[in-house]
Amino acid sequence: MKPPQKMGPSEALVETLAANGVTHVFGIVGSAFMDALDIFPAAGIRFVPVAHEQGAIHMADGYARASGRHGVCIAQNGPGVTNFVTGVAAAYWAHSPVVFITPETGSMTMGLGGFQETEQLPIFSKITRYQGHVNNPKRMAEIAARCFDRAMLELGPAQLNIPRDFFYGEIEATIAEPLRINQGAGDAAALERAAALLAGASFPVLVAGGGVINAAATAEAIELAELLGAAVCNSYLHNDSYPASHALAAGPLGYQGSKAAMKLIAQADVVLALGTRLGPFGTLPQHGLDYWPKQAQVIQIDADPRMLGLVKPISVGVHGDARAAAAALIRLLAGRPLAGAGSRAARLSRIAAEKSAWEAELSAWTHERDPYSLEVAASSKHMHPREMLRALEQALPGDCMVSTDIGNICSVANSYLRFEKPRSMFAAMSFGNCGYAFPVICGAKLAAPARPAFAYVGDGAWGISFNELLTCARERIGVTVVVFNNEQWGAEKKNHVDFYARRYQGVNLENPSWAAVARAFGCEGVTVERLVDVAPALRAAARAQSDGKTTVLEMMVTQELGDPFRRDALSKPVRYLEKYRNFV
Ligand SMILES: Cc1ncc(C[n+]2csc(CCOP(=O)(O)OP(=O)(O)O)c2C)c(N)n1
Ligand SMILES: [Mg+2]
Repeated sequence: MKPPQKMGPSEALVETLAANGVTHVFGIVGSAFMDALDIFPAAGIRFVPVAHEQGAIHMADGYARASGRHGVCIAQNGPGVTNFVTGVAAAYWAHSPVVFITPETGSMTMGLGGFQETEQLPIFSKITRYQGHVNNPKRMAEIAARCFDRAMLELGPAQLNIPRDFFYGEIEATIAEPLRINQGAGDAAALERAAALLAGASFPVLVAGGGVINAAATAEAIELAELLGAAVCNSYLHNDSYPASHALAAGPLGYQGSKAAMKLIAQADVVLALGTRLGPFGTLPQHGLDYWPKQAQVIQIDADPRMLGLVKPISVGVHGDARAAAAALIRLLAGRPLAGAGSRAARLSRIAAEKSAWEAELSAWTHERDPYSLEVAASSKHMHPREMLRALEQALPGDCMVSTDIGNICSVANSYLRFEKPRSMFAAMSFGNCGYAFPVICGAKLAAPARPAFAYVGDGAWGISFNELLTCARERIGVTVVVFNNEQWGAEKKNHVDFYARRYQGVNLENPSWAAVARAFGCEGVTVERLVDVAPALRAAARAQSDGKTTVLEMMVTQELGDPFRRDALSKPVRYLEKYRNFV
């Protein structure tokens, strides 16, 4: 270890950022951290000023998800910091290693009710993996380093809370080397039991989750699937966990996922859940298929032991790294007789048949067919959302990154998003906040500037997030936003249609021209009315990205609505008071 050196706490902080390879910090300028900000450029750090701190934390999240490195953001104590809350919760559920730096009101006035004061640790206590509080300026380097280590080790947000007077002074500090600890494959006996189950399987199926992406385990997942002749399903919203063009790839499970994946996993006698917590929403019945194979033996491998057996009963739990565990299973299975070997060819042709059936169904599924959708589409000249999504899918360039928001059309897009490599799809994960996709893709683009970057956003969610167009224009960040203009908060309207006899409350939107708004911000804006214009518009927007130009493609679509997310969540209203008698 290097001997301690004299420096200021701001220098200790900034040197720790540099030691962790930080090159971008997102935020809004504030007096609280100016002393550190001042020396960012000399440390090779670009401060990316945003429009709203929620944008900063989402950008840090997108940056981390695209790169696998830390995403970092900073805000003024009090209101700047509280603006982080939603984004921290989203990053928590996306398993993003973000470090968010929260200068706090000064230590000598804390508790007196001064300016911009709030207790900043309790607010984040349930949505962080680690909270570091600098309780003495002499500990700045140590605690900052721990935040970076924990965010990476536990894959989630770490808070670095710093009383604002602690940026100043003279300290002796050593800048720590980042601590990187490999997790390993997990318990040998559990892996052996898993291998035995897989060897005895007649219809094994893999579920590739976010852990495959985070552990860079794609090659091992492919090898294992090929060894077993097993279909591979992506876990919900991780369509980039396994290459879509691979013969064994069956597509995503979950809401608006692939019927092929669902029909195949329904047949499984052994399921290998690799790097997935099998979250409750990821395996909900879909398309009328209650596909989860309740009789199957389930092997679950996860880096977080608390996820093992939490949602689905399992036969074997392995607390390990997805890549190391998959490699261990490959070794354990090599040369072992496999009960499923004889039926391998039949399985492969079954997989191929289910996939082509689903492809044909998707191609023919040009619009929704429920009475509400047929009615609204009949009186509209706009594009059917599904046709538009299909056209987008076909036009998306290879190697692209796509973020998706929360909404009906974004959810239907799940059927039309396929990727060849990991770190390509950044959906709003379990926290499910509208307004996630756009700032996230901005952060991803800064992490991977050469990759074409697209955000899919509903028009309602766009109203929450379009302020970051300012950031794109000012900072020359070139991304493409596809805004689905159906003039409604569609996903929620679907509940009014299905459960509340179409009594609409706050779901209809009156939009400005979103293309004109984009132009007013100094970005490009294009209104797309016809299906034939979708692909050319997308390609032109993708080209503009290399000039640092952001384009908003405003897709004019009908108001038809796909299946709701949660049939389980609502029930028909029951009223007891006379006054509300008709509200059923
Ligand atoms: C921050 C936030 N507020 C409210 C919701 C509830 N919500 C879920 S989906 C949805 C509607 C989304 O509408 P839009 O973005 O227009 O997409 P569409 O459903 O029309 O495709 C709303 C309001 C949410 N998920 N997040
Ligand atoms: Mg909408």
